[in-house]
Amino acid sequence: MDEPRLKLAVQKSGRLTEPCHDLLARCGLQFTRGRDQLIGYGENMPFDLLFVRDDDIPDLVQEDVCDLGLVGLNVLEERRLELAALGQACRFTSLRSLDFGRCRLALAVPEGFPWEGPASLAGRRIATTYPFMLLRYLRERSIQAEVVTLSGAVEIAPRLGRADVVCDLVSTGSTLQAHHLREVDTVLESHAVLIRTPLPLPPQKAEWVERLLLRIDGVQQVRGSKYIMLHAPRSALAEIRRLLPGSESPTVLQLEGVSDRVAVHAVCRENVFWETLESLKKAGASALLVLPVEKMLA
Ligand code: PRT
Ligand code: ZN
Repeated sequence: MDEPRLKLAVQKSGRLTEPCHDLLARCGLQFTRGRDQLIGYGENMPFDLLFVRDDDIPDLVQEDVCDLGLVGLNVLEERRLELAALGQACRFTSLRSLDFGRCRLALAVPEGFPWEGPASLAGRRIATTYPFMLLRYLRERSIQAEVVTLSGAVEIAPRLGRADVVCDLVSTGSTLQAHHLREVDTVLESHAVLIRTPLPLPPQKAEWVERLLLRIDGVQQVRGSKYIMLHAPRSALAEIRRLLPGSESPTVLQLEGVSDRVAVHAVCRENVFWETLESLKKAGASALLVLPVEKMLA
């Protein structure tokens, strides 16, 4: 019998598409795209990708059309609150927080707006594409304000006279700046999340999900990690260990024919900057080499 295949929903085209493909490629998944471009067939792992709108991903997973989904926490949280308002529970489970798709749902006010804290929102009209999260924010602070739900282009709502304040996703802040809006408070910190179906998976599928999770953990650990090699006088070891950023126990090897010098090899879980190398050199290190780490399995 054929091995059962896992269905994984990913954004078809948007901000999460490229980082999702990159993550899956780093996890070893190779896929070919079907002629309709809606499905990617895993060639070397039993995973098929469904390319969809990000807003459809929570329901595709909780209704068990897909086993897994990659989507922003902002989309998940909004859907969870929307379902709660309908008296329904959300049924997808989060498996991993991912280190991409970072942004925040933030409140921003036009230049000259008298902001003195959330209470300044009382009686104002706030434009957003995330009404449920905004309503929760207002309710938690006992603020009465009018929520204007838009399907996009929130940042131009004040200029069009449709709202006084906006509540929108922000990453660099340059869109807000271009529209003369000032960020004043955060409603939600967001990042991409891997979610799974509420239904139990058959053993073969469950095993592949576990393997994927181990690989994702490996990929996330490796990002930013470096392998550093250097030579140093044995007497400087304590200082050198202190200077190595985010490293646990380094390997120390005796150098052939020189009794007081050693080679130090270590994985640093942070980036190694020029300043660190300069400090290491000052502490007596030489022959410094910094290498990228490709894979890691704890
Ligand atoms: O078509 P589909 O429905 O699938 O896509 P979409 O248009 O709804 O979503 P998309 O591709 O814009 O974003 C997908 C997900 O990326 C979001 O749900 C977030 O989880 C995440 N994300 C990360 C962002 C941003 N960063 C972001 N900057 N989503 C939107 N933005 C917007 C922001 O609102 C602003 O308009 O991008 C613009 C640029 O932001 P600044 O702050 O860098 O100027
Ligand atoms: Zn969307």
